[in-house]
Amino acid sequence: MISDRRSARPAFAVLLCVALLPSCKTMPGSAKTATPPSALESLIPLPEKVEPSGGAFTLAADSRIAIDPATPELEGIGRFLADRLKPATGLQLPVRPAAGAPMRGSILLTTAGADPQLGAEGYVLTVAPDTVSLVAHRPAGLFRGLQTIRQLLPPAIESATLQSGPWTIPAAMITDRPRFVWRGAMLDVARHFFGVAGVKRFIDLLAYYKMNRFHLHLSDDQGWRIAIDAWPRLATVGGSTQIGGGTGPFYFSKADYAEIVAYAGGRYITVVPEIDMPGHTNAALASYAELNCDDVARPLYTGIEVGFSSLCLKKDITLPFVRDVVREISALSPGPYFHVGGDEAASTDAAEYARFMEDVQAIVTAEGKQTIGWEEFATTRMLPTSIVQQWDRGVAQKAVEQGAKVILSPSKKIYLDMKYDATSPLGQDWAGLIEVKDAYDWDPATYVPGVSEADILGVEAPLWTETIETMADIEYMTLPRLAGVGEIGWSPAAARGWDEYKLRLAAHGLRLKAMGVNFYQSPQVPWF
Ligand code: NGO
Repeated sequence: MISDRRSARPAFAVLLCVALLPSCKTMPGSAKTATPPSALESLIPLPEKVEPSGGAFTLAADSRIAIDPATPELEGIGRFLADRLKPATGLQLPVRPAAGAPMRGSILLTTAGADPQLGAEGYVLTVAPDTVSLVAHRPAGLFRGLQTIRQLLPPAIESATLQSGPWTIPAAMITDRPRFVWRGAMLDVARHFFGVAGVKRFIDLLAYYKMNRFHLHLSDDQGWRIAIDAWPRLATVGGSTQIGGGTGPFYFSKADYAEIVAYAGGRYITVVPEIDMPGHTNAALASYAELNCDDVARPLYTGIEVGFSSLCLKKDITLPFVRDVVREISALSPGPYFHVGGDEAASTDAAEYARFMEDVQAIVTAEGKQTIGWEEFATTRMLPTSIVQQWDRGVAQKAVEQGAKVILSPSKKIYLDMKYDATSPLGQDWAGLIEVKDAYDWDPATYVPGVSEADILGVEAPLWTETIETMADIEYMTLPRLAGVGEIGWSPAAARGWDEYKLRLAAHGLRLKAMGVNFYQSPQVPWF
């Protein structure tokens, strides 16, 4: 295991600095080293097992990507790799069926003969000086393994423009698979709207950290962000504004949404659509008077208060409305989930809320999907297949008592909309200040009393966008915290720790720079 070598690194770095003075960049009190840790020593998320073997594979003009014959899916994965490598290297690697033993200079992607123990997303990557071989039981595992290959190349590989090599991949054998099945992030496109291009860039960041769930918060008080044929005013009226106002339209057409789903699917990421109800529904209540108990449409809302809106649960029209929405979105969503919100229903009668959440589960089930709800959902009667998304309300264990599973999104740890420190120009602070260390240095299995590892599907970091207006804002709040969340979800708990992680993250910053990501350069991390 590489962990033994890593733990020795700080002492080694100090020695190196003494030897190299005055070129050494060591600052008093910091662990900054003269040279970044090697690519093998700075992978994020940390793999299960890394065995360096000496030497390196070098990409060259005659390199090729070899795949199992007659596998269009693997061809897509091979093309993804070729496309990622092209801008910086200038190489257009061909993707070809492999015939027999891998040829010298080839990167082989294969599921043939893979160990089923690798599961849905595990892989074995063997880099030798003359070939690279990536083996997985399922194509998703190959895709996850490609992210490791990217991170083993020099950081400049992420540049959008031609860079000089050499493009080496250190020789090693890496065996890897995820700890949790659910590793995700949420983007709130309701408070501020972000179009298809922005959403794709966010999905690319998730993919880079081997994440597999993208939760899209599609409706809230301030906006309804997806076209629904049976209720067109939801988008045209409810999607006409956002926090702070502005000129819409601020919503996805069905084609836009399908494009997002396909883009995520190509990265082995499942889109989890959320329509928040019965609270957080002012945009719907502004679009259709009949959804209100008094038949009066509410004004559009561009502020940031929560808890003031509710669908009228006494009305006969409400469940058919929900059914139409769930049906139309589910038809466009190949994933098995539908998120119904259910948070902060402060303006809904408690008994009506409980009844409604039962009715909604029946509707979602009829569309062939599993229901997910925010933590408050756990206070109602849940189907055993339903899922609760914890966010520090103190009731998640009620889901476990009902035999349901939990996704952890603790607001005090991984709400990406929280400020890093008191000087952060963006974000909120109601759940606290969340520095990079705070977001990383906790363990899902011990975080919520009464919710243990077996009850937990995984982790998901929400980015609420009350204060987030641009792609640069998204990047600043998301990174580097998302990298840590990716590692919490993927890497074995016993192998990871902040003191070692921050050195890997410091080196990783060079990759984010090469990508042009506007990340927060935390003073906790000895960046290069
Ligand atoms: C809460 C609330 C959201 C806010 C967010 C801001 C949940 C689940 N509901 O989290 O509406 O946008 O905080 O941090």
